[in-house]
Amino acid sequence: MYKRLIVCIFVLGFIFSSHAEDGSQLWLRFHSVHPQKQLFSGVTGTTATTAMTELQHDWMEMTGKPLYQTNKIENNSLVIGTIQSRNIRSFGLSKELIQLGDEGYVIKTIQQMNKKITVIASSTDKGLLYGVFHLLRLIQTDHLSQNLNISEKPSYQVRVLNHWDNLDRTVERGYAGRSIWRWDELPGKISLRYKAYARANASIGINGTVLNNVNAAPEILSDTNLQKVKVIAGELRPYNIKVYLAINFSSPAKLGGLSTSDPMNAQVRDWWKDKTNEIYRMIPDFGGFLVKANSEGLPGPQDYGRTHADGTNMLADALKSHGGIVMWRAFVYAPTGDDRAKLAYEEFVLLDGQFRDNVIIQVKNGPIDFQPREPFSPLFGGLKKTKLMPEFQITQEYLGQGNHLVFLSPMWKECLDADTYCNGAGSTIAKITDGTLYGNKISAIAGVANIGEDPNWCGHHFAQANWYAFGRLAWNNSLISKQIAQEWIKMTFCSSDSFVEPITDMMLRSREAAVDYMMPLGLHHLFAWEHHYGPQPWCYIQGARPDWLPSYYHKADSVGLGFDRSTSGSNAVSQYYSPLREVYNDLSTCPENLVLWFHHVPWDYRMKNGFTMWDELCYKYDSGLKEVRDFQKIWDKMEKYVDTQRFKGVQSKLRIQAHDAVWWKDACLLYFQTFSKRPIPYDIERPVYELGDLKKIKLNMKSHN
Ligand code: BDP
Repeated sequence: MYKRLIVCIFVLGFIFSSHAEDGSQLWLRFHSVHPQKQLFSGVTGTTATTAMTELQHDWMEMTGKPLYQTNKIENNSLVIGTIQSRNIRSFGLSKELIQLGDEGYVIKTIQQMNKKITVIASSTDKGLLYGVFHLLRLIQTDHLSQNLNISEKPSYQVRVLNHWDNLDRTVERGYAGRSIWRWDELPGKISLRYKAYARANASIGINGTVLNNVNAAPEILSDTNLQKVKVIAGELRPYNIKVYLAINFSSPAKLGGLSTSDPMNAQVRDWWKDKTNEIYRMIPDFGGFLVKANSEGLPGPQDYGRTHADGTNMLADALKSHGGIVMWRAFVYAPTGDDRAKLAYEEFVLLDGQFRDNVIIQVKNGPIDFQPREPFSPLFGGLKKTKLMPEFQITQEYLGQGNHLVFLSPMWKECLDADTYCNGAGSTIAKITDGTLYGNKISAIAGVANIGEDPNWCGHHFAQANWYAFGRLAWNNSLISKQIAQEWIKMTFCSSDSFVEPITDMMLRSREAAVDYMMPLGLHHLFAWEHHYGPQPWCYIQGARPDWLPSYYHKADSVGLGFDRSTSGSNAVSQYYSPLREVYNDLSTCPENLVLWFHHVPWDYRMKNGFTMWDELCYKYDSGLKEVRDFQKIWDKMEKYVDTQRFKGVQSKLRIQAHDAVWWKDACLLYFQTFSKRPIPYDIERPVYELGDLKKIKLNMKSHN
């Protein structure tokens, strides 16, 4: 009886652990890794570092046994340490470590006498932490070879998440619950999530976080809130995560009680200096400010007849002596002008070269706004004497939010690998922004976070892959999406080939699928204005000029579809360098995946495959939908590899995605058909909706989050 009870408890325990995972451990699921053999005999190295604590903790999770610390190096020892350690110096690695900088590291197998040793070494504790996570990843993904020879250093110095989190704990464009920053409980109560967050970020190389929304409340800089920021900074520091804040440009007036926030006013400049000094007294390693100014109704230097350069330089001067930076956003546009896609370039290109050394202009990947596909922003390459950083959106505002499985790495790679030709062929965005092309001293990259209080952090289990991918690309912008996907799958789920291969394939197809069922061929911003979730190509933009409506972005009419940005249209093509501008300008050479971005194309225009543009549009929508149906089949077959909780979670989200893909296809095709007056080819799935009914859909976003 007693024995049977024990067996029962054991079986229940097994069922519980293998059949219910809430995703809260992200890719750091060490309990599910069981190394086949004894990998290391013990570890030698400095004790009081996060790297060592992390290693020993994760080792215990993985093997159920401690990794003993020894003073003597034995056969199969793991040796970890910085350049300061005598052991490390004795391996002759100092020169290489200095070249790798303070975050770089090596992992090497060294043969010493008759002993085989594995060494993780770095110039500083920061690099050691990244090195330890690398080693753990190798074990988790079954890639630990007998002969390691790894040297790594990050592509970007500053690798930040941007939280669009508000002080009331709502999250702008957040789909994973409330903000993880519990302003209401701080500074007294410290949530365990802060440390877990820092650890997850460190494991993928992220080293900074902007805690609050770019639409910043001036109050973030109040003394009371800074006390709270200080506590968060203290929790993140051991994992080498610096804290940054988004600021409101009119803080001197709104918070400080001054009569103006004019950046040329001496009192205003002093206010910023004092405030910055106050922050550094509390948080000596504070990273700096992120600013959204004169954009979407927010205040900025232009309110006082000053330029973006005047505004940012004032802040840069206040931060300079502390080593802080300003990340100033180029996301500016107003509902004026003939083409929104041209506006940021027109404003910023005139200011090239006027920014201080510690200023970086933060540029979204595309010229409009995080659409499923855009050409790259012409500011990359357009500004040659100004440091630029890419801003990617990890949260899926325009890509199905908390519901759609869309792996974003291919989209970001498309941007990073794009050749701007600004200094001849090979002037890719990766090289411009990571400093390779111009030898910039500061380089940075930002991702708008998709993190919230949900148990699995990101809402959709597969949205975790986008957080992961951002970190990995920020660390190494030459990684390929396939490798990133495979690492993530193995660590997050399991490493059986029969699981990893189909799931990798699905993830790599998912972005293109979303483009196809939402807005193929270069279409953009067909989103419902309020929530950006579902389709509304008939949308009327409130407050915009009458000629922006309702077809501002797609320009559907009886002739055809698409925005003419060629030299005979808005001439946005001229913002690109040759030969791209000519390639984009000519309908016959423009890549078909951007053709409706750059051209107003007649409905009967023959595409490269011989279909008319209208038919091709119909087939694209249909193929996007078919892809999602295929993803459902792929996932359904994976049941035996995944715990029930996560399996069912993903399965139900895929159902929503398939439903939404039908909604998108029907809404867009039925609406555009009112202009094209052509039949929808009969070999694709027939619309299931009526256009009139589609126009009436009011989305209850709560049910979709
Ligand atoms: C848009 C979002 C809006 C953000 C804005 C920005 O809809 O919520 O405030 O971008 O980036 O995509 O500032």
